[in-house]
Amino acid sequence: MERSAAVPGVAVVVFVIKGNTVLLGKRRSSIGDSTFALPGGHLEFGESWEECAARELKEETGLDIDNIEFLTVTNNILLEEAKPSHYVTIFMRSVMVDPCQIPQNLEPNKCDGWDWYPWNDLPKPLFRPLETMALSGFNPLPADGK
Ligand code: 8DG
Ligand code: MG
Ligand code: MG
Repeated sequence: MERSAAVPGVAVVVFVIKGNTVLLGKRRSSIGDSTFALPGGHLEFGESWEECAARELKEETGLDIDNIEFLTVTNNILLEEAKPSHYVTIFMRSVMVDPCQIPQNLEPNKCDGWDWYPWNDLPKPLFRPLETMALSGFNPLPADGK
């Protein structure tokens, strides 16, 4: 969807947790090109954050998720990007309905491919909103390790 750079957008992104790893893909975009980011996208009119997380993940990877919950929200002013942008980014967390399901790269024009990365050994470079979150010490993994 095309957006005006003059208006902040609302994005929902989702940590899919598998053990101590999270699902990331390298972006192909005028915002954060060639950086590793979470699956996610724009909140649609009338949609809950949980619905948006499940829909975007399905569109981008084919995965089905459960236990979708809100983690945190950050304000991301990305004026240095090829397309200057401002997003309020809602971070959700989830697990796969079927832990054996394999992520598919369903939007290869937007992403190089999906893979699992340990939260304590993330790939570089990270997309800035995610990097800022990781550097702040935020940990998306559940405290009980499940
Ligand atoms: P859509 O048309 O499917 O709704 O959008 P999309 O093509 O999937 O959008 P996106 O770029 O993947 O996500 C929308 C914006 O969300 C992105 O331009 C900036 C913001 N965003 C963050 N952090 C992250 C992140 O970790 N992953 C993704 N995908 N987007 C993020 O602030
Ligand atoms: Mg999308
Ligand atoms: Mg996306």
